[in-house]
Amino acid sequence: MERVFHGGMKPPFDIFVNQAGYLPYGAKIAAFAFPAKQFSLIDERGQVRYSGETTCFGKDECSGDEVYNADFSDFTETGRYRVCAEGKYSPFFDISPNAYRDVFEKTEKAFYFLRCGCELEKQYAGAFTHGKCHTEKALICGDNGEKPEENVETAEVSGGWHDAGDYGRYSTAAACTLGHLLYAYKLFPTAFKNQNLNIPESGGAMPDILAECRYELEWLLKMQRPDGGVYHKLTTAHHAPFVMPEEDKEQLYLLPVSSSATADFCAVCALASGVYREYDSAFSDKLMSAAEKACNKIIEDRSFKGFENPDWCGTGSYGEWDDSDNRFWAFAEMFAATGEEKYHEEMKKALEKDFFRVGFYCGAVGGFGALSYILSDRAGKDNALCEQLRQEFFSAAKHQAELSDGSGYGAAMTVRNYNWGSNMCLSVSAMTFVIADYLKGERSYEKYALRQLDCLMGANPLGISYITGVGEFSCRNPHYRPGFADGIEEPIPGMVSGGPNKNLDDEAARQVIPAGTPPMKCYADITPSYSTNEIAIYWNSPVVFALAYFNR
Ligand code: 9MR
Ligand code: ZN
Repeated sequence: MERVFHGGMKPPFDIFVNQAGYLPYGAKIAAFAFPAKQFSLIDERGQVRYSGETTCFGKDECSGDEVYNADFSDFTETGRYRVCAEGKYSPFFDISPNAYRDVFEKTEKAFYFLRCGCELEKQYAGAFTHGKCHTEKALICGDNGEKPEENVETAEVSGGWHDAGDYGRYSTAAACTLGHLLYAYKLFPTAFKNQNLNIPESGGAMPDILAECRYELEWLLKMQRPDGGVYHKLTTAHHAPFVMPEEDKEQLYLLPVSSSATADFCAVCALASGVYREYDSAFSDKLMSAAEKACNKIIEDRSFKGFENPDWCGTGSYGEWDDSDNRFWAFAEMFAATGEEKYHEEMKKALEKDFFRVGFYCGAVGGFGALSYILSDRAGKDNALCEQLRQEFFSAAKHQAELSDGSGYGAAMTVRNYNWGSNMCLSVSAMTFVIADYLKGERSYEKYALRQLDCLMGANPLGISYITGVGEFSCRNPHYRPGFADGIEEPIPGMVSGGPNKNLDDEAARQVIPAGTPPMKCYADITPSYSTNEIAIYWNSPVVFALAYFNR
C-alpha cells in the first residue's frame, strides 16, 4: 500500500532534523513546534550524550508554527543519534564527516535514471529498468509553431534526460541543469574525482558526473538547427499517460527556435568545451563550434524570441519574457572561452538591461554569466565590473541570510517563494551561500547553506525529507511517470521533489490539503500532485552543487 502523507496530517516524528545527518564541525539545529525548555541527544543504545537548552524562535510566518530550536552545533562526536525533548523524538541521523556522501551520490545518479533513448539495464538501474524510449524521429514544426504534416522534414534527436515527471526535453531547462552541474565540477572538482556512480561509463578516465552530463550534451547538440538556432523543446503534443517511457509512442515534435534557448545553448556549450577539453579534445572542439554557431545567430538576429505553446501543444512551455540574462550568460562564456573582445563588448551590452544578475533558475540564468566572468582570467577583463558582480553575490547572500534568520526553520524563503518547485528556491539559496563563501575564501555563510539543506532533508514543519531514499521519513510518491508505471513500491532514490506550493495548482493537492494550510505545509506526497510533488532535473542539480561543496 502506498504510504500517503500531506500537509494537515501529523508527521510521524515531532522533532525535525536533517535526516541525512550533520557534519561534525557544521551547524546542527533541530526544530519543533511544541514548547520545551531542555533537549538531549540520545545514541542508539539510549544513552544521553548531550543536553542543552532550547531557544524559542516564536511564531514562524511561512509554517504558522510556534517554533523551538535545539542547537547542538558544538557537539562534534561522530555517531548515530536522535534528538529528544518532552518525551518526543526526531528520527535517527548521523553525525559524520561523510553524512552527505550518500545523498550526494544518489542525487547525481538520479540523472542516469532519467536517461532517454537508451535502455536502462539491470546492472546499473537495479529494479528500475526501462526499455529504449523516444527514439523515433521528430517532426519539425513551422517557425510560428504550425503543426507539421506527417511527411515533412524530420530530425533524429534521441537521447538526453527526461525533463521531469513528464517525458519532454526542453533546451533551456537542460542548459540550466548543466550549468549547475558543470559549475559544481569546475568549483569543486575533488568532490567528483574517483566517484563510482555505477553508470555504463563508470571506470573510465572521465569523472562519472561528466560522463552523465555528456549524455545530455550529446542530445542538446542535436537540438541545434544548421543555421545555429536552437529548438526550444522536443515533446509530444500532450503529456503521456502514466506509462513507462518506451510505451509512450506518440509523435515527437521539435518546437520553434527561441533566442533564450539559442543563447543558453551557446553558453553551456562554451562552458562545457572548457570542462571536457582535458578528457576529450574532439568533443570539446565540437562543443565550441556549436557554441560559436549559436553565438553568431544571436548576434545576427537581436530580436527577442521567447516561446509560447501553439494551441495544439499542451506540454511545458518554459516561457521567457526577456533574453538579456541568457545573452549575458552566452557572451560571458564566449569571452571566457576565447578571450575575444567582441564577446566582451556584447556581454557588456547585455548588462545594460536590467535583470537579476545572480539568478540560477531556468528563466533567470544571470548568475552563471556572473560566475563565468568573475572566474575567467582573460586579459582585458574589467576589474571594476567584476567586483560589482562579486558584490551582487555578497549582497544576495546577505539578504538571504537575513531571510534565513527570520525563519524558525532557517529557510531563506518568504511566503512569496512557496510556489511550484519551491525546493529549487531553497537549494538555489544554498548555492548562493556556497558561492559567496567560495568567492570570499571564507566560511561565513556555510551555516546558512547547511540550513537550507537541513530544511530540504527533513528539518521542516512537515518533518519530511524531500529527497527520495534519503532519511527515515522521506517522500515516497513523487509525480513522475515510471514511479507509477513500474509497479515498484519504492521510488527511484535521489529524486528531489518540487516541494510545498501555497497555490495548490493541482486538483489532487486541493483535495487533500486543508484550506488555510500555511505555505510551508502545502505539500502532498501523493503521485497525482504534480504541483507539489513532481521531480525535475533542475531541482536535483542545485542540490548536487551545494552537496559538492560539502563533499569536496
Ligand atoms: O515549474 C513550472 C511551473 O512554474 C509552471 O507553473 C508549470 C506549468 O506550466 O510548469 C512547470 O514546469 C514544468 C514544465 O512545464 C514541464 N516539465 C515539468 C516542469 C516542472 O513541473
Ligand atoms: Zn525517453
